[in-house]
Amino acid sequence: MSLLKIAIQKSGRLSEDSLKLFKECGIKVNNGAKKLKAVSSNFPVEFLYLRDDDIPGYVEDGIADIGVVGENVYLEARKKVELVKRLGFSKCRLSLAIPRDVDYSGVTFFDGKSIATSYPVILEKYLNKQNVKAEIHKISGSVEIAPGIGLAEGICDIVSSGSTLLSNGLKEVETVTKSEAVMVGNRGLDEEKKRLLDQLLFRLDAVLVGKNNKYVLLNAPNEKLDEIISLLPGMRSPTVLPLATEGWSSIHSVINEDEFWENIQKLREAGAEGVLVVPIEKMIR
Ligand code: PRT
Ligand code: ZN
Repeated sequence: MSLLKIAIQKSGRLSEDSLKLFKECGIKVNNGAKKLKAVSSNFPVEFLYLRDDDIPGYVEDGIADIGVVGENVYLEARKKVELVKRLGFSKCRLSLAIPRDVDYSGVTFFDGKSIATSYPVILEKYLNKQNVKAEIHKISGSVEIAPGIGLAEGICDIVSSGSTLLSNGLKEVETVTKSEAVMVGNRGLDEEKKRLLDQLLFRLDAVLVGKNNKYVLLNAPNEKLDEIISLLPGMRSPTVLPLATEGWSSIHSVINEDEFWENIQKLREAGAEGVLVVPIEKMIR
């Protein structure tokens, strides 16, 4: 029987969340992060623990069947691999930044300037699209110090909270691309491995959709039911149960995380009371 080989980052920002996601999919693996690889005891997968930069190449070559990397690493690597699924964690952006006290007029500012980055491929593509000609200096780490030591006039680097830029006297001026953890896959998987990947994706979907939704329970007077139900589409339609108090009902439904606060506000205005919001572990549509 074949094993689906999954490459994940050995140690770094993606490691813990990647393993956690597979665990939430019911895939058990002994904590083998110190080892090179580990086989799951209850699902036919083998985890390979690697440097994130090496993962797209290993997936292209078939050393691994699928892998989890930052979208920035996937885009920069330019390997012939499939983007299988966005995983929703490790969200960040790749941005252009310049010294705080320098005036910024727009992206043409960078015309004829020098920019330090670890992402020359993504940056060059972006600059071409913007019709800006700049000199790109590829450096592999501590990009944020480049302007301070006179190496470059601007930088293009990963930003999350922005505090690294701030503490280096820089300001963010353009977002080049957004990024999150993604699953990439080999383009030539055989039937058996495709079947395993489908099973895994079914589980991943249930977990990721669950994370994006909340289970909501609320009470409302019966004369407000129609209005409240129209605000709560749910999976099919909301469940309505009578309360012990005459003339009142309890309504149960599912609402999307993105629309959550706006929806709750409307529900309260429509007369909902005693609203409970519960996380969903898994959701299968
Ligand atoms: O050792 P290995 O090569 O495997 O790991 P690595 O050191 O290359 O990568 P790692 O673990 O640092 O990051 C892995 C992935 O996490 C990246 O490819 C991104 O997709 C994602 N990610 C999310 C980040 C950040 N957030 C992040 N904040 N990667 C890096 N940073 C760094 C950034 O380079 C900058 O120095 O954090 C600093 C900025 O953070 P703020 O919060 O100060 O803005
Ligand atoms: Zn790396």
